[in-house]
Amino acid sequence: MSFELPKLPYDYDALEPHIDARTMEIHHSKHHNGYTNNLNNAISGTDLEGKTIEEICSSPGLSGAVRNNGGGYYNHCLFWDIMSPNGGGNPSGKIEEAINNTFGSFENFKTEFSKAAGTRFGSGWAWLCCCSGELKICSTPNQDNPLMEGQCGGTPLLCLDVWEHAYYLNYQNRRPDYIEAFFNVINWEEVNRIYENSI
Ligand code: MN3
Repeated sequence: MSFELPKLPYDYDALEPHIDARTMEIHHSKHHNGYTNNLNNAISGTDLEGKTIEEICSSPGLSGAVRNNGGGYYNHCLFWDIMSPNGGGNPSGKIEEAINNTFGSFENFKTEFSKAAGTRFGSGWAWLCCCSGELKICSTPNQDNPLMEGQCGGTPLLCLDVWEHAYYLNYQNRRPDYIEAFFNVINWEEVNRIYENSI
């Protein structure tokens, strides 16, 4: 069984004006598709074939090709799921409570998360994850994610792609504007669902 590019849960133009249709189309049909194909090639005939993507990401001693493309596959699957045209606003449910308890307020969370996304040098991701029951913000280089050897090991709840391919067509070098816009499309219902499953 090989990995398949998931269908987006909304149309390419659904997240406009925050994320433009052309960026979404290239990002999904070219970049994510490329990671998917390269991952399948990289695990073909190895012990990793048949494992879940979470099992692959958390396996020790991954080759560069599996680490980069396995991360690329997993990270984008989560990224599409935690965005929605009906997203934005404030979190609710257990995740709201946990954010307030951990960061003091949603505004403080936004500031901390934006800092992690804004200060990641070069290409990478910002994350909210659940580490042993505690919420934690972190960032990773390239296509690394928190499940991987050398990273925090928490369960990813929310992620933001800060590779230039995620925003350059619309925002050029203005990464902070893209980060600000991301908060308008976060699917907090889905983030809360993932959080409740992780505790
Ligand atoms: Mn990307």
